[in-house]
Amino acid sequence: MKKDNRINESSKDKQLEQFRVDSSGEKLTTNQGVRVSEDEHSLKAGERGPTIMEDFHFREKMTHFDHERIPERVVHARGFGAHGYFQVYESMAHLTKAKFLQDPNVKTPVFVRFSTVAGSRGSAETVRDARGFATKFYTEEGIYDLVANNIPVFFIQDAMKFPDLVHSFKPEPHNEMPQASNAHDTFWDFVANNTESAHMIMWTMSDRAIPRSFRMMEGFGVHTFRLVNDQGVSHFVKFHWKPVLGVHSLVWDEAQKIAGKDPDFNRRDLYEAIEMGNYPEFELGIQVLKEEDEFSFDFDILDPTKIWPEEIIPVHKIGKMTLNRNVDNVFAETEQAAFHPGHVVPGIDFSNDPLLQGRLFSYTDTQLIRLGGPNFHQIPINRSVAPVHNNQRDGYNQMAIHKGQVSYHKNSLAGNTPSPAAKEEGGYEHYQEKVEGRKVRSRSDSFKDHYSQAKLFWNSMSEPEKQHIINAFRFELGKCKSSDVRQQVVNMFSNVDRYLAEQIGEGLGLQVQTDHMGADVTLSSPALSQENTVKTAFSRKVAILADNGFSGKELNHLLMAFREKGVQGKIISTTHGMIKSDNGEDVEVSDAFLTTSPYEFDAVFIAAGEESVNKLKINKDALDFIDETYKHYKALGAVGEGVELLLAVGILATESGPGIVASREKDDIGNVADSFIQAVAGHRHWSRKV
Ligand code: HDE
Repeated sequence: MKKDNRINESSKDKQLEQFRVDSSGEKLTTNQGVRVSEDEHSLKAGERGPTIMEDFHFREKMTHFDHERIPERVVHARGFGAHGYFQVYESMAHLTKAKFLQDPNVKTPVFVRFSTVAGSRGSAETVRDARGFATKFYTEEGIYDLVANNIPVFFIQDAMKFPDLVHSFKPEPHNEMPQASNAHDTFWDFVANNTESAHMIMWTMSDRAIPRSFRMMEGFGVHTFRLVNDQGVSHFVKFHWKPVLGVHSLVWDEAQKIAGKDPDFNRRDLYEAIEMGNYPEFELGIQVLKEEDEFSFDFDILDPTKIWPEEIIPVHKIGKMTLNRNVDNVFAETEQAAFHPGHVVPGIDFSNDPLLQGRLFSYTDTQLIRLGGPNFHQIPINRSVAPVHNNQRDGYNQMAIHKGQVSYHKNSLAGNTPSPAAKEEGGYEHYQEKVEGRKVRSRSDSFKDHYSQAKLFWNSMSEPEKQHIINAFRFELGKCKSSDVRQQVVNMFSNVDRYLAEQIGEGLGLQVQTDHMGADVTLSSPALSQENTVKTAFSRKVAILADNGFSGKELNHLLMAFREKGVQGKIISTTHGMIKSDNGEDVEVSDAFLTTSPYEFDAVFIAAGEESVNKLKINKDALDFIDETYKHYKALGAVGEGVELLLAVGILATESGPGIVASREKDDIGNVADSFIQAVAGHRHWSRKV
């Protein structure tokens, strides 16, 4: 009888279940299953004598420990993952035969790993960098990996340059500095000498490179791929993930401070959101081009330094991914997850993008050293839910016990099985693109425009976003010590925009020395600006500053309003423990000023109550909390006596201040709460003068 390969949301979870080990309540054993009688002292010849070799328990415990580490990923070393599922909105049969894109009733299990790129495994998460966004779909036809970034273009056009690029941005080899940062000489030297990087640099200097949350960033497949339907018709596509919460970023000063106060900021946010049931959601979007339109644009669709502007080629949302389960064990699942853009299923195929072509080699190759041999697909997180049958055998850590005599094809002894599947039976067939050419080491002329889309990006930014880009260039280049490299970069970016280059130069004490050589692009793409993104207060974190004697009535009202909108209110006070309201109610403090910081919140509200406010007024930490929140353009709210705290730090407490909602009238709490929640949804209030 034919096996039923249909999968559902829990198929992967069930598969993982057979590997889970729960040792609570059990007796301690060695790896050989022998019960251990004592676990604190090694076996010695006399109490003060030497350790005895036959102590197998000590030897095993120590040996295992000595071998606990594996090489970190050469890039994207710092990452965090979660499980979930994907559902297509309607059948995509007209474009692709991929089974997981056919039936809206099917929930395909997924595993996602978000990452930074440059830093080591233990580095801070809020650094200026691209973010990885890799998704593993466990489909009934095998594994499909969409290995994406939160930036839609890449630094280079050809995989040949990848080792050079990575060497330039990793810490410099002579002193291993700086960690998780592109702000140093070798990176900017690479940029100045590889002008194809101009477009991606614009993105990494923008707010996109300091996301507020993994839940609030887009994902992009970057390359052009193909979707192929049942009739063999191919369309070119670009893949997008659109976060339901919109695209939001930190402020640079805030991001740097978080790196010290909470280096785990992004993973904590993801972990807590999932634990609370605020499941992160992303819609899958595709841009689709007919084969015959391959040459209809002023950019080459094979060039990974180019986007397809959404206003020209719209993004169709075709499904949604929901992340609803944290991993049980970060090493076993997240660290051992092996993604590969070459893991595709029938109906998804590649383009000739020379960066993608090189990636198709690199990913398996890197797993061989990182995961110790060719059987990494058998590690639980990497296992396909679809059955695996072939003649590959042996190798380190072979987990399968392949039965039978035969491990070759073709054969008679096993009836020529496992046998290749016909197309109709789901056998993967590569799209039969006609290819002709000479063997050459060169690049098409159509890849030579390095500046037009960098300029398109610049044109698309709002004024505050432009200022952030200028500031980021000044910071990053300011950390580059070579004045020669600085000058080259300033000159290079005058090809994007003269004003931009002049502004960067002004911060560095340099003049633009060259004439503008880029195209005069006047177009913009509003979809690129974060000003036009979704704004919601849902799942945002608000610090409520209060101390003994706060007004209970107003606080309760505020918390109720928060609950209705899914906003998280946390009481922050002078010490941990309980504080008492003016009507004798006890409230538990979430964190003391000592153990948290304003950088960990989206907004601050100051509770009413004379006694509480008088205590906070003389607490420097409380005043700093408000001051820093103001400086980072975040919403501030106060009611009743709480307003005095805003005055105490020199913030004008009027209702009209950008992102500042305050009223001395306690009875106003209803309006104040509503307007404050709106201000929280506004994310950052750039028109504020700081
Ligand atoms: Fe990767 N990349 N990459 N990359 N990449 C890796 O694979 C590589 C590129 C991306 O969470 C490595 O398993 C080459 C673009 C993500 O485990 C390695 C080239 C995009 C992740 C590798 C690129 C990505 C990686 C390191 C240019 C966005 C993390 C460890 C030719 C579309 C996946 C590993 C995870 C990881 C090679 C360029 C995304 C070395 C050669 C473009 C999200 O194989």
